[in-house]
Order: sequence, then C-alpha cells, then structure tokens
Amino acid sequence: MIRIAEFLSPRLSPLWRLVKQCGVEDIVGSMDFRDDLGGLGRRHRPWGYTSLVRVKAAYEDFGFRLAVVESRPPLEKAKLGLPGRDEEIDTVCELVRNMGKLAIPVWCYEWMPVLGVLRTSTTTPSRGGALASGYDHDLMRAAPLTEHGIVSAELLWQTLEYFLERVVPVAEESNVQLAMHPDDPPLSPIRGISRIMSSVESFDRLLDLAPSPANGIALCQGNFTLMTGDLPGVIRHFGSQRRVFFVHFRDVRGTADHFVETFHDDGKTDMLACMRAYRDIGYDGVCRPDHVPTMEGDSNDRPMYSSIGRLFAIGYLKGLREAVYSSELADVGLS
Ligand SMILES: [Mn+2]
Repeated sequence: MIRIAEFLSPRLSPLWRLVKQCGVEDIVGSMDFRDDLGGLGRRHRPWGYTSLVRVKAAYEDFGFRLAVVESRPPLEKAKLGLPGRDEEIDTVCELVRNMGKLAIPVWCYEWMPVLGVLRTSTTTPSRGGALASGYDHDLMRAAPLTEHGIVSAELLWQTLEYFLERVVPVAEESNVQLAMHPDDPPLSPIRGISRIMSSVESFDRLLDLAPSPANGIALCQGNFTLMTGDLPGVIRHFGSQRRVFFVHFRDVRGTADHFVETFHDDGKTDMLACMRAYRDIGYDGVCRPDHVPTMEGDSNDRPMYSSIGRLFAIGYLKGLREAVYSSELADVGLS
C-alpha cells in the first residue's frame, strides 16, 4: 500500500509535531548541511556516515521512519562535465553507500544544472486569497543567458550516462534506489540551458541508459501532468516496470509554459484515478505532498512549503487513500 510521508528538514520544528499529529510515520528528509553539529568532531561531512547517523536518529527519536533522502551534494560539475566531476560523483557514491549501511532505501536527485526549479511568481492569487506559485515562459524569453552560455541536451545526456555508469553499481550493491525527479518546469531550453528530464519519453530513455532495479523515477505529479494528458496511464507504464520509487503529490492548472500551482483538490489532474493507478501497480513506496499554496496565518517566507497548506494536503491524501484502499486499510487496522 502507498505510504504517506512528509518532508521535514533535520532541524526539529513545530511542524514535526503537527505532522505526527496528522498520523504520518514516514519522513522524506535531507542531509544536515549546518557547519557545526556538536558532538561530531571537526570533520563533519553531510553525506558522511556519522552525520547521517545523527539525522536518522533525530527522526527516529521522534517516532518517524526515514524513507527517502531528498537533498544532494554539489553536482554542478558532474552535470556540466567540468573538471572535478569525478570527485563530486565519489561524494554521491559515499552518500549512497552510507544510506545502504543505514537502511535508508531511496535517494531523490535531479539533473537540472545551473537553474534548478524555476517560478516567475510566488504570489499568484489563489482560492480565498491563498498565494500560489506560477510560471509564465513569456516572462523568461528575454532573460539573459547564464555565465555557462548554451548547454546542449546532448552534453547533459552524456554526463548523465557517465554518472549512472559509476553510481548505479554502487546503488545496486547498497540496496539503494536512485529516483530521478523531473525538470521543473518540464521545458527546454531555458536561458540557454537544456533540460533533458522533461518528457515521458526522456524517462524511458533514462531507464534504458541503465537497465537496473536501482535506476528509477521520482514521479512528481505536478511535472508529469504537464507532460501528458494521461497521468494514470503514465503511472501504470512506469509502475509495470517496477521503476516508480517515490511520488510527489501535487497539481497545477495550465501548460508547461504557463501554469499555476493549485490546492490538491483544485487542479487539472484526476487525483483519485492516480491513486487507483498506484494501487493497481502495487506501489508500496512513499508519497509526499509537494508544493502547496500559502494559506492565511502562514508567512510566504517559504513559498510552496508553508505548514498549514501541507496539513490540508495530508488530509486530502489520506482521504483519497482511504477511498481507494479501504478494504486493505481495514485489514491492517488503519481505517
Ligand atoms: Mn516535485
């Protein structure tokens, strides 16, 4: 059965207790990039074994289970094929090995150099005056190239293949699944930088690059629903190959070059049909609410990640799960 998770940074905050009170047990966490973690000596590295021990223990001490690491060591040189990329890839291998030793089963990464996740607004009026994020490509057409100039799709495919050749065998040995998150927004190029993980076909190509049970997908619904009119069909397509390792639960209205993010019950996607698809493929990994509008009473300091909106999303997700899995939930005493 699909498991409902939330993203919590490793720093204890009031949100931890709120999430616990919602009945969430699985956590999507991150490495701890603070410089000074008392009690770890002077050589703390976020991807090092002793640092990850502390992160895992922090979640477990609160009664959570760390199911996914969703943060990355520096990877710009690896993505762009620059000198120093082998050292960056060594760091990823170290992270993956340490996750294996600590039985943390999934690492979520992406292949967006230079720009990362892009929005042109984080103050778009949404339902009842909530603030949503949005992207309008018309506003980006006049944006200047970055200092990297033109970065071709061909280069990014080459560097991704080089990366997978080195990391996939380590992931297999370590029993860690590599979950590729799509480009957000799924558009290419932007400011001269190509973005290769931006279509359903590109994910087929990713899987073909390394036909391994460790090489798979972080199925971010908000992006995939901009790549296809049949998201449940895409879930079945990748799920039948056992390559869906992680799910981001999110929705939008619009198209890849002009969209707004919505409340989970207010977007273009049939979320109930998606939940049925996860049940049908036997998906037993985690799904976390992804971006949410900022609701009344929360600040917009962390657009897309405000607390109250996340609680609404968890409740909506739990309701969808119950609608689809009600007999199974009764069997395990969760209904
Ligand atoms: Mn996402």
